[in-house]
Amino acid sequence: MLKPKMTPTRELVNLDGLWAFATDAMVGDAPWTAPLPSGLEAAVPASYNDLFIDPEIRDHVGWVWYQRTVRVPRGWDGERVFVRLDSATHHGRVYVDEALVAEHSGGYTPFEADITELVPAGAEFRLTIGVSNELTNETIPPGELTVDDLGVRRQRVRADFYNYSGIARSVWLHSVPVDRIEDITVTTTVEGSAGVVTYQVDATGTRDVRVRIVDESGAQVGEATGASGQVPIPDVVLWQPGEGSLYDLVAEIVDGDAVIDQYPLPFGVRTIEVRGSEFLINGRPFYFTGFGKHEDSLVRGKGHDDAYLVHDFQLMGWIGANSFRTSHYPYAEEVLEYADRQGIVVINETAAVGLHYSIAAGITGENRRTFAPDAINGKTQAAHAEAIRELIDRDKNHPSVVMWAIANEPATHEDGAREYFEPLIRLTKELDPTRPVTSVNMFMSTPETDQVADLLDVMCLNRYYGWYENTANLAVAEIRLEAELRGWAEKYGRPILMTEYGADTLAGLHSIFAPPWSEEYQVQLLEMYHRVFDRVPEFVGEHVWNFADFQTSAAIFRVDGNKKGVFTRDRRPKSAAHVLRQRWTQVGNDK
Ligand code: BDP
Repeated sequence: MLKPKMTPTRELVNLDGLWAFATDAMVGDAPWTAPLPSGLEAAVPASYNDLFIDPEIRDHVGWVWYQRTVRVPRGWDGERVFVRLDSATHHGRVYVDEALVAEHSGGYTPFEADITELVPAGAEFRLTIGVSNELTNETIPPGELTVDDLGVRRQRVRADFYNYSGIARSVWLHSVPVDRIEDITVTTTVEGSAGVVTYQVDATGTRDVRVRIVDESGAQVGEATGASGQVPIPDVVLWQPGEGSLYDLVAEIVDGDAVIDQYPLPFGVRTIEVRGSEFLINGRPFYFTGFGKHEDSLVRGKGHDDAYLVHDFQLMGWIGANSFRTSHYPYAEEVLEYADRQGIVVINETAAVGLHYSIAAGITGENRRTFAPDAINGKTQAAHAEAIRELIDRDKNHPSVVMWAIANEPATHEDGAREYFEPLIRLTKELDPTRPVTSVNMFMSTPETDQVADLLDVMCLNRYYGWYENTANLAVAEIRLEAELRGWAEKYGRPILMTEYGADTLAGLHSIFAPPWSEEYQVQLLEMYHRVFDRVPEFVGEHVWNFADFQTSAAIFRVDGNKKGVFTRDRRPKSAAHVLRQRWTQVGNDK
């Protein structure tokens, strides 16, 4: 699905701002499509949870309703008109006046509704959007609904981040021509000094399609006719880590000289390859430095915010991070577009986090089978497949995206894991044969017990030696960590990436004895990991958990959230930031 864009043939109206807001309890028996009764207004985009000072709204389980009036511009007569949500977490319903026009599950990918037949150009309508945050064993991510002793419904999440809900990304009204470009796929290879662009334009209607390739100065460097084909770019400027060189593929539907639809798609020319234990970008070994991140900030929750986007990338540049993982869900498209332009490398993850029924946030709990009819089952797998399809459909053209992570810390050591994952890994590779595929592994899945690792291109490991295990004993942790990494290297000979390592750290807590939670302990733990990484030749990168402190559900081991950030939640550096900066600005890509 193409991101809505203003082009010579397309227009859009941004619907962000203050919307009337109510929870289903406030609406009661009244139809939610009638004007909402609560008098509350919610900011869009933002998670609604922290906007109000009402715990019942913050921890509400179920549907909430957003509403505003919208006018279709009078000049849009004869066009197709769409309402598009960049996301609704986790289920969305869109109503035009009383009519349900779209329904979608999966809280981090876009969906839209064609409302042309319902509202004429120039007319006004009431747009109501319902959003539910309920998660079950058959959703991605999975969760559980319970009722407490007082009869209050509770949502249990299996992931270690707060279940921020609502409309956290932009909402659009946009127009497209009747005959239109519906999708574009671009893949690239390099032959000598030339780039070769393979494209496919999916268009409605039977008119001719043509494409032009335009460089950053606006000069045309290639062209072709037809809905699919190849275009060489002589003396191509490659997209590289640190250098986000882009081109535009301007796709057009034409009728003689008339342009019926036009859509410019930015793309970069680069190659990705896993060869032996190396991860190659443009044929050169790449060493990942950076973080697992979250979309998380005060008040906004998971609301996308361009100011945080720019500031976070500035901090990543300062510290020498060349990459990050979109842990644990697809991020706003603006983030990937910015990564493309900034030359930041991205591991792009689905929202399949918590497919592990005996663990929560690194701590073992119940002893339940994960792959079972009442837990992660065939319906979960179908939702997971859809999450993979929607992620690849949205993000396949971003040069910054170098690998798909189809899950975080699933129970890949348990019976049933292979049956569950093998079709999903195959699906991912069919949908995108150009990028490596991984699933991020957790500590119970060792080289001896893991059942899917041989199907993956890169071993991505989350390890907490020295934190959840061997707490306060970094000397033993160092031996265990090294033994395990060598076990992975020997058994699989594939590239190994540490996708999570870190320690909760209370900013400002200092101690000469460096106990856990002190800034000294975080520094010493990271330094210990780095010594080990440098001794293992198959190692291709290090992503510290986490870029910044972030909010979680309440738990006795969480102090106002997870404190493993190298930066605080308001983006101030802890001591570890300076240590990482020293290592990463020296090591960088040359390691
Ligand atoms: C890992 C999870 C991550 C958690 C982290 C932690 O992948 O989401 O936040 O542990 O416990 O298990 O800090």
